[in-house]
Amino acid sequence: MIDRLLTAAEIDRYQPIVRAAVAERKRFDNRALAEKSTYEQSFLQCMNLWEDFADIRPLTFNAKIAQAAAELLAADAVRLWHDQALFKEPGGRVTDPHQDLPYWPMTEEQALTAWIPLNGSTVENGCMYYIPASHRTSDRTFIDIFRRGEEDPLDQASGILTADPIHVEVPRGSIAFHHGLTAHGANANRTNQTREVHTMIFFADGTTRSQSGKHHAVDRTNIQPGTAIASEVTPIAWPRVDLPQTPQPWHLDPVLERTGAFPQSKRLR
Ligand SMILES: O=C(O)CCC(=O)C(=O)O
Repeated sequence: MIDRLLTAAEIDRYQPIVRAAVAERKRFDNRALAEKSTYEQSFLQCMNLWEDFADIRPLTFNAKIAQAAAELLAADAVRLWHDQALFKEPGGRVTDPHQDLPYWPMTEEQALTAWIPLNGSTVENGCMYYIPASHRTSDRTFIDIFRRGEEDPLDQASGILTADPIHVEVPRGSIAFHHGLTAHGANANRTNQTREVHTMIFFADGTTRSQSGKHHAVDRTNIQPGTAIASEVTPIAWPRVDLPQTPQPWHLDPVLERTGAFPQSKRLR
């Protein structure tokens, strides 16, 4: 965790912008928490917000955060994989333990997430926990947290839970970074306030697409396996002096588009 990387004034500016973007993306979803899938009960997820909400770009491409990511990854330059809001509603269940890299078709392992709790995270509102030193593995274990079955999540994840978890409360303005191989999860939200989190996933420039898996960040721009993941939808985040332009529009199935998980076309906006 990097303490107070953002000032109170910066968080005060960004929090309502992210909150408004999530509200707009999710405006078609009036379901109560109990009516949602097990996965959706962990959090509301809105990805690639920087694309349809230009006022989020100064946060997603914040130079202090992207530079810190580059330094942690020992990379000269980093690209954005995608940003996302993860809002854990009051009563929201745990986030099941997993590693992130198995979700991303990247050959190399220089990738991490910057996790920004806009109102701070606590044990009660859904702070994250991490398995110490778990990133020092070359094993990628895919745990499908989207389609959680009857099986106990902790049984499924037992292979990656190699030590006792460390829960990390992150004060407002501070940012937690976790490597793509770090086993992690998050507590339930036992408060009556939504845990509002914005995250960015950064990876070292030069990282290549692996054979495995589909992902919008590489399929949209037809990045072939073995070639560098470099495109306008995964722009350089550090070093850069300006903010990226709006990339090509998404072509989504209207049902998927109405979930609010992905950018919405002008038709819906
Ligand atoms: O915010 C959460 O509850 C989980 C976040 C997470 O798993 C991630 O950012 O990789």
